[in-house]
Amino acid sequence: MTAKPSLCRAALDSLNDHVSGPGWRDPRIGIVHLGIGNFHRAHEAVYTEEAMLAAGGDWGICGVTLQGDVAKRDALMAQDGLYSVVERGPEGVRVTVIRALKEVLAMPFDRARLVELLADGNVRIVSLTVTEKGYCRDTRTGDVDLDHTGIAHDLAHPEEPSTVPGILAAALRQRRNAGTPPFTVLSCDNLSHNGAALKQAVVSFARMLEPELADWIDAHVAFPSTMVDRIVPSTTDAEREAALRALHTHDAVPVPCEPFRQWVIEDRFPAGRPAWERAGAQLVDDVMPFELAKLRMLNGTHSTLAYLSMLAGFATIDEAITHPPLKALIHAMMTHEIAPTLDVPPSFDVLAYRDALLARYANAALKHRTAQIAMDGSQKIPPRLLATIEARLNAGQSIERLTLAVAAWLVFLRGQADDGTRYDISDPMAARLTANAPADPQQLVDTMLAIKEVFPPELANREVFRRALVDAVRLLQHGARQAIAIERD
Ligand code: CS2
Repeated sequence: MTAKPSLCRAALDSLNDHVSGPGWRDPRIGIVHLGIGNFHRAHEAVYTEEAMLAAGGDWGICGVTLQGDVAKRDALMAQDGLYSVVERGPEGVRVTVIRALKEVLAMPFDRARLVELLADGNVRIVSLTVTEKGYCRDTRTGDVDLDHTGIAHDLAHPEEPSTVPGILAAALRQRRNAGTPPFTVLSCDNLSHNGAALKQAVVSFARMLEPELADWIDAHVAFPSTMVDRIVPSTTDAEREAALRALHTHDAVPVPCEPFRQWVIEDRFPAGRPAWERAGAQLVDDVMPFELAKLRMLNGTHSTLAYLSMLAGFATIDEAITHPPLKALIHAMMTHEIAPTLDVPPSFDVLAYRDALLARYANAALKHRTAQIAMDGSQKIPPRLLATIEARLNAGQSIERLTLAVAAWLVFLRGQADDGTRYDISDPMAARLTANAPADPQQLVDTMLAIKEVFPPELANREVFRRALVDAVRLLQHGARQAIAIERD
């Protein structure tokens, strides 16, 4: 067998069918992206590539790993930042090479270069996919969490920040001092009101450093909110093989994803932005209705599927959703418990949205692991499920299925599936959560509801919720499959 070359910019011409469109002009860096995971590479980077193809602009991306993932940086840089997106859908596989990523940095090793770029006026957007925990918020107040060790470090050493609020505050301070206009900060994480949430975290952090800086950020820096959507599992050898077959070239770091993608962006970019609308993004005045619909319908049911599946033994989302009782449960949960809490424009057909989600979940080519979605429950459960439960309780409505989902998370924290298989809990609060998982349903619920970072006291103190949760845990003790199959109103 002859050795195949690896992806590199010099050989792009030979990939003709797998790079989109003619007329590519190599851009300068205009976006720094914090959190260069698979999601960004299959989402914002793709929209940005297509926007530049359609309308030009210097919007090349510098991706940053905040976890110091040197192996990822080196793998991407060895390919000149190129990588392939492997779309897997019912119609087959489509492989496209993305060129928008120009540079990759690994913190803290490349700090000097990051500082240089964040000070550079050509960088007009700093975007983020750092997951819920990357915001270092005290979820009770929305301000930055002063007990977070990274935040304490960054307040003591503001010139060597490691956290998102610390990095952004330091960079904005530098810009203000130099008289360089600020960049726009674009959160692309699944948090409700993600722009406002990030702004509050950054401004409250800055206030601890220098009140004038906090006021300046508050007055001058735009933090538009966004709703991002694309199902993007982690990479396996199957994608490396698919890329090799299509490109006749090695790609060590391809990204799998579904064909569907959506991006709704609040249009507030004082320093400019790529023509993302040319790539299908929706630029709107208010993202909130879309954001809540996506968080509650998609992410809420994703987490439900994940925890029930971890107990019942379904390894992937398509396996879970093709189990008829589980599909029926998720369908009913969306129809009767989630959709009625949404306040969407008349043009948004929530039930069509539900059906489209069920079809996306059934994509058997994607192999989206339920264990991947089950990670970080302490961060995901509040916006995805608890907010919906609160809305329903306030309206005097039933919460049976939503509560089953939360109960499944509590039982999941015991680290053992119904068939006795053990698994690890990956969660920033894992130590606390797993130390607190007693066998008795009532005790389990009491200890968990006392964790104020997850359960707001106003909710935890509601007797209906507490009782429903105990009942659901009891039900799950007889096996998740049985609990799923119960007839509900
Ligand atoms: C998933 C999301 O891992 C998870 O928690 O629910 O990553 C989900 O796939 C995306 O938000 C879809 O847009």
